[in-house]
Amino acid sequence: MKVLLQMPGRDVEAWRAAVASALPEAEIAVWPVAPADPDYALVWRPPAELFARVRPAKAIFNLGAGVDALLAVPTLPRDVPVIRLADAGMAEQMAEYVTLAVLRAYREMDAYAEQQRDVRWQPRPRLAKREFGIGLMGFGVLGQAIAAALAPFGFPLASWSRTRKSVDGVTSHVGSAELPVFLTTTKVLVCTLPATPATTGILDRGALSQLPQGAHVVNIARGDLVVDADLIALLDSGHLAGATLDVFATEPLPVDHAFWHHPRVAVTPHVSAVTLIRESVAQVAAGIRRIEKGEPAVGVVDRHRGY
Ligand code: OXD
Repeated sequence: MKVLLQMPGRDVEAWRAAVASALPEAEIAVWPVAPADPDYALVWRPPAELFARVRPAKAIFNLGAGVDALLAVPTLPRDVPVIRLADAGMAEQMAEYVTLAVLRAYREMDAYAEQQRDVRWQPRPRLAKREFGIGLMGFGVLGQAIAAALAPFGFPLASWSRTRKSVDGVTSHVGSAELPVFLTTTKVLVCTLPATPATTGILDRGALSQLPQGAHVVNIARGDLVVDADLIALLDSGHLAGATLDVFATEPLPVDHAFWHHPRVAVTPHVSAVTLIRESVAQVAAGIRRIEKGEPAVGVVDRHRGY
């Protein structure tokens, strides 16, 4: 079996070693070395040149959570299944990140930090939990792991997704008709939506202004989902209390971007979940074994839907 591995950055040798140990029978080529006809390609944000030179026979595995960059590659073969990672250790990391952001917001840690700077001892009244709804926009594997991590704290939990989801303790909202009720009852909006033409700019002034006064936005999905100027305007006007942003339309976030110095914005450099090599390769190897046994592949991306 021939496997082509393409992973930008310095970890490529660790990826190669992990693939070699999980699939000892595989003949592995590491891009830019490229066999013309590998059985499988394991890629992350591949250059267009890759699929111009290489046509994987059986499947293309995306070595990250979001498939938007891969689906945008103009040379991507249309008839080879693209398979995404499901969780692979990312859900736990995202749940940690979001739990931290939610609790920071609920326990008003930014306000206390400001009071500390002013040397001011001033206990604040406890916020009513029942009015502190957490809205999970996007409710796939990642959104559901976040809901499970938040459940013990007792916040009202709601989801918004394309299809109705039935998860205990989480009120499901679906489609544009139910977006307003979802937004108006959400005090912390957590976005894990995939980036597709349907979600680009979905968090614009119209949507964000439906969040209640003092709401927070946590974006760990893709920067393109948010209209930055609209978010900044609503933070500046005081309608929104804060934003925790891990992803940006341009990454690295340009040095002159207003988010860097905004007092109500917390910026992290796309680290809410890093792709874990061992977990990801184990999942890819299990996927390859299924295909080799003639079983249906799992996690195949719907090209039309975009995730
Ligand atoms: C992503 C990733 O898709 O880092 O953002 O895996």
